[in-house]
Amino acid sequence: MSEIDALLTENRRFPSPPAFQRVATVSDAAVATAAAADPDAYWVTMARQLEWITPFTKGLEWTAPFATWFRDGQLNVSTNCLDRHIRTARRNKAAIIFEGEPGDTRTLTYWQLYIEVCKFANVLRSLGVRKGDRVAIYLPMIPEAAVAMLACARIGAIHNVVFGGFSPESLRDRINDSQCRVLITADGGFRRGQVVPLKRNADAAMTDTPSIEHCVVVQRRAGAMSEETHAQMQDGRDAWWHRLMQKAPLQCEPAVMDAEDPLFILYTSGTTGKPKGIVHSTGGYLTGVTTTSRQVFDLKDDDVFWCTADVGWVTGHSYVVYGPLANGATCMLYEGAPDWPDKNRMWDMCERHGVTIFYTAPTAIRAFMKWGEKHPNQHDLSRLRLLGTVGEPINPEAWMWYHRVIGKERCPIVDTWWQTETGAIVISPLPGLTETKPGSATHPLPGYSVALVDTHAQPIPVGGGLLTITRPWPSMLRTIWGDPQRYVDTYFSKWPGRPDLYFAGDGAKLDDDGYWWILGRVDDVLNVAGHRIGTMEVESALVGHPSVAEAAVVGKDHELKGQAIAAFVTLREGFTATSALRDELREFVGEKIGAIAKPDDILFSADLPKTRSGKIMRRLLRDIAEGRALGDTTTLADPSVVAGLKEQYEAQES
Ligand code: 7RM
Repeated sequence: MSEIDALLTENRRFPSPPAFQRVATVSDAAVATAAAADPDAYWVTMARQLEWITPFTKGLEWTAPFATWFRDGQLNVSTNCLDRHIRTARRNKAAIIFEGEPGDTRTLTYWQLYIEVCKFANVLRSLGVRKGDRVAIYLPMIPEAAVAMLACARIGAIHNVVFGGFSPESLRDRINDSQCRVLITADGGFRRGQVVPLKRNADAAMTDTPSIEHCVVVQRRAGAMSEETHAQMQDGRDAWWHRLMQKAPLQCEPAVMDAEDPLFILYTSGTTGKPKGIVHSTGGYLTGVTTTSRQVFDLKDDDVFWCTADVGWVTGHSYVVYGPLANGATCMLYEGAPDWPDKNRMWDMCERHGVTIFYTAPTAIRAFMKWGEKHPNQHDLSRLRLLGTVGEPINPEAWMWYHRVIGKERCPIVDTWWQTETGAIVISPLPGLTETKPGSATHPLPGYSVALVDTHAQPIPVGGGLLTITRPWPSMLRTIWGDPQRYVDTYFSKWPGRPDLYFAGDGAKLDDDGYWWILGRVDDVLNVAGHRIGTMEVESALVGHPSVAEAAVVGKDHELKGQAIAAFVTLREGFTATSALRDELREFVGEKIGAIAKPDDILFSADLPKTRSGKIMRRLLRDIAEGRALGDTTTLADPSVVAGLKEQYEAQES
């Protein structure tokens, strides 16, 4: 056997439910056929559905690896998300339904959001912010985050949203790299009943951010902040959001932006070095997120769409703010933790707010599984009609659980593959059309040219390889802020002489039916005795065992086999870590995949080291498995987890 693959033996199929199909926006495969015949013309048609101030005459222009889309067109993103809707009956429709962790709620109609955005855009202008200036946003998941982003878009300022869970140092580096003039933050945010002291962090960052002239501070909840979290306001630099807003005019002329003007910068970690400032455009980005939101999430006027991502990540940019609002949809915004005050929180909110579309990450789904069915089962989830996942490969067991327990075997699941760099979803089922297989992201969406290639850039029709995108797409990153060479080196230099091939950094497989199975980052794909094994495949097998809640698998150097497998396993409630269970799991993996995939080491642990966006830090697990000193742990949600794991691992080995 040259390839071992638990996933490819997955033969459950789920056709689009007829009841869903009947109402779906896309239920005819003709759209994909037409797009494939002429992708440029397809994207031009999609872009024309936006509101342009100056219509474009150019589509794609391409000097690899740099591309432009709709270059001579002009538009404004905020008018597409707001002004377009307030001229219609949508004016009084909810744009944002917000719930804070303490339980406070606020609903903003499109009209109310429009007024807030215009006022705050005027505030920014009064602080001296001009077209092309950078503005840092460091806020909790509150409506002001969306208002601030849209206000930047209205005046042509480039926002740089920094996730509220990042440290002062990370905030400082991101502000300095993009030379932001203004920082927008809050006195605090709520997380697990505690106050996250955002302004205090911002103050620490601002001791070393010479470009910052002003700091605007949202008062998250009057009287709620304790003495020590209460914001210290510095005269001349800091001002309260609500005070500035009191005096702000209601009218704000939108800036006329070129399609290729940057809309935002968002920092993302690479394999090494400092985070990269991914630059997204105005016209192409909006075309990509508007089109994919409509097609993949099937947004309708009566939907309540809940994408659980924080606006600090690209998923929050594209599918909490820009994509849904450009489509006139209603979005949920939730500030806090999924298990606060208890593990019913998400399902309680789905029920109370009548959520119809729910989009979250596999890591969250596995946590829900671990917490047990009793929580969702206490709630009426009958309004849900579509489920989505993003961020990492979803193992078939988690997919099936999501399908059965949350979707009641009624809702299609869209497993959406994309990246910060792609701006919008690239590979995903169309829920009214595509037959799904648990664990597969299925097929590229219309208009995308995706290819699986080998290390020599030769296309692979069936089997495993590297995921590449072979033609520019509108929402692709345009560059890395301040470092165009790094853009070329990271994404378009994998194959010498092929600057046209975008290297995504992910391994994938194509099965006999042409379905895509994303295996994860290529550095997560193992080679054990000449056999390629995705860490995901072993993880998927492990979580198929009734005792396992979550598993992370890494390769460790091995004298004979090249690499051996080390597994870190979290058990479900009611199971105990014993050496008998360890043996059982090894055998279980052997049974599921083949003897070659049996982990050499299995370590039981209460927690796995994760980034704040929920991605397991396999690099750190490899450090542990290979007995090295731990690398950088600063991006972890809880750095103590990994130190504890290392001790435990070493104790077990001796
Ligand atoms: C949206 C987002 C990107 C990386 C990407 C993959 C992994 C994302 C899926 C997935 C398997 C998916 N942006 N990834 N979605 N892997 N199936 N549906 O997550 O820039 O933060 O991460 O995430 O490895 O390269 S991101």
